[in-house]
Amino acid sequence: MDKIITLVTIIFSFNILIIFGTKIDGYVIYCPCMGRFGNQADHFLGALAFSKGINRTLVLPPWVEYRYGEIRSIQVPFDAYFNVDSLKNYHQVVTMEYFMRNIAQDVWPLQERISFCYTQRIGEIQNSCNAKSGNPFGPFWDTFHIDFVKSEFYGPLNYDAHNVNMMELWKKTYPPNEWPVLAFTGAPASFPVQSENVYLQQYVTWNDDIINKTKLFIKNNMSGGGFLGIHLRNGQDWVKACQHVTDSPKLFSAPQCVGYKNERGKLTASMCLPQKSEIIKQVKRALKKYKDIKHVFVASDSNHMREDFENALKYIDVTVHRLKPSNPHLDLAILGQANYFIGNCVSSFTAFVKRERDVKGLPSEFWSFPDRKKTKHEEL
Ligand code: GFB
Repeated sequence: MDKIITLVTIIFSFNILIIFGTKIDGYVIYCPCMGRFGNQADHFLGALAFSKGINRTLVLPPWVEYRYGEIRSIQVPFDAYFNVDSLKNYHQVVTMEYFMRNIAQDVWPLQERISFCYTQRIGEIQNSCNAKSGNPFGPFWDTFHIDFVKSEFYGPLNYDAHNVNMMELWKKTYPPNEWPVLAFTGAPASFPVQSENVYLQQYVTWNDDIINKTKLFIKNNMSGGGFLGIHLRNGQDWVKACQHVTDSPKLFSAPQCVGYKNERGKLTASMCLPQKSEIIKQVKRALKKYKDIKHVFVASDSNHMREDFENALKYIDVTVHRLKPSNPHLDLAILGQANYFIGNCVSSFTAFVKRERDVKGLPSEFWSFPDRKKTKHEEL
């Protein structure tokens, strides 16, 4: 008899749940408002972990890009480069375009659009996140015609997804039935990517378009033998940034080689901006070690050192290639396929390639790391 009563109660409660639709899905939306691709990709992994930690669907933001001579950022849909389905193997996600077209009208009424930030941001309004002040903030939300009616300061909460108590606190403070959408002024994540979230790179895969273009470039230009991929980060912005190496021992993505506590070594100027002679030496060493390599693919934001390589490698049986016109995402995808890769430890652009290669078990190294003189000395 007891069993029958229990069963009836369960069926009854289940029906009530369905009739009144009590299950509310929560969403996380954010503006990838800091840095360019590499920075945004680091943040993305953290935001993905955070959304899973608080059990909310992640709205995949478009990539924020900057075009030379244009004042306002432009927003490129997430799936213009990446495959959405592979992310779903880890957690529920939906593109921002889909969310705004099909879901927002039901869960995010205009008068309930509240922006989230840790504490107030300086801008036009006092005591506000000023979520739309400045570039890329304004253009980002404007792309989707989003305006905010007020701000919510979530401090002292943080977004460390690996702190279970913290995740519980988020769920308790902002339950989805009262706060269906948490819209963050900036990414709810740290830079560089938290070490615990590096493995999430396995769910970030290129879309078919990028994969096909990558295959075609390799087939047309670098077939017959393997290729060495190298990343040369050497534009003016980088030259300036590298001046901070001495006072920032973990500058940008440096933890990927020196460790998050510098436990694997000291950051040097040469790791950030290696001299041409050092680059040539290191490339020659790699070619000597990997005899099957017949091509060198150079990716760079500025100087591809084409002539330098052609001169230095003229007695070695290799050809040198680059993309023309420049295409950062295709550069990244090609570097991800190289038989061997040498990248810049400080650059988050390199970090994306390194993580992708680690997932596939492909070998990589960094310019001037580890310090060869020091290693030799230690070996004696
Ligand atoms: O990706 P990213 O954050 O890496 O920014 P870093 C560098 C941008 O420069 C890329 C271009 O998003 C690309 O647009 N770029 C860099 C490249 N390397 C290449 C390349 O090999 N090929 C092509 N086609 N483009 C940091 C910034 O850059 O630099 C920081 O994230 C700061 O915010 C600092 O501005 C100075 O980590 O290298």
